[in-house]
Amino acid sequence: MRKLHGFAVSNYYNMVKFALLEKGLSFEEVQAMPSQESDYTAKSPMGKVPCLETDYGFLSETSVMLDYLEAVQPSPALVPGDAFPAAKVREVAKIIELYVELPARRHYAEIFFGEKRNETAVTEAKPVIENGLRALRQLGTFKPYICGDFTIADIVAAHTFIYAVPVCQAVYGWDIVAEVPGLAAALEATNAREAGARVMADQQTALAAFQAQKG
Ligand SMILES: N[C@@H](CCC(=O)N[C@@H](CS)C(=O)NCC(=O)O)C(=O)O
Repeated sequence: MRKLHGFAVSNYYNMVKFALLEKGLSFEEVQAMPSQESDYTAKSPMGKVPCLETDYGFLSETSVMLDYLEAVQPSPALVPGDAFPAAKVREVAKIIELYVELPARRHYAEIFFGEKRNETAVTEAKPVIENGLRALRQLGTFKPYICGDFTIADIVAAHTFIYAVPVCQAVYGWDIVAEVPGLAAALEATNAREAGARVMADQQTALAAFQAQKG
């Protein structure tokens, strides 16, 4: 039985969970926090969440896990079958990860855990996100999903914008979804899917508990 290690507050964990559910693959959820302890880095070498336990060993890095799931369970497809459109979907997903999720993440500690504002990040992150959104406007069709059919680009987007939106609103007073025509509807459709709604419900419960515990 596959086991997804991590916790439901983690947006990367939720991307992999979403794909597992969409594909109807059976899996267990194993609670794990990021850690540099050797027993965890043996599973996830960078100590990050999530990692996926398979019959053959562990995998880390979300994009790798999404590709692995596509390979072991091609149907329902979350990536087009033909090489070029498949690469375009992966291009969109990678751009969202590198140029929206990662720069927005620099503000997570402040926004979600009340830590001091990272002033360097305030200056550096915004132009990166602006470029990421411009690329998303350029590459997306939003008919109705980001790349047309529902794909991993939508999964990565849903669980990037879930945190990037409140972060950019709080730090910059900036509505990043409004920057990309069609994105709001694509995100709404993604989160309304059966798998999307389940992941979101679990995320909301876990986030409330996590914040209560952090005080
Ligand atoms: N590149 C990783 C990023 C995963 C990631 O950053 N996970 C967060 C939790 S959402 C984490 O483990 N943070 C702790 C750390 O970076 O040490 C992936 O694609 O899976």
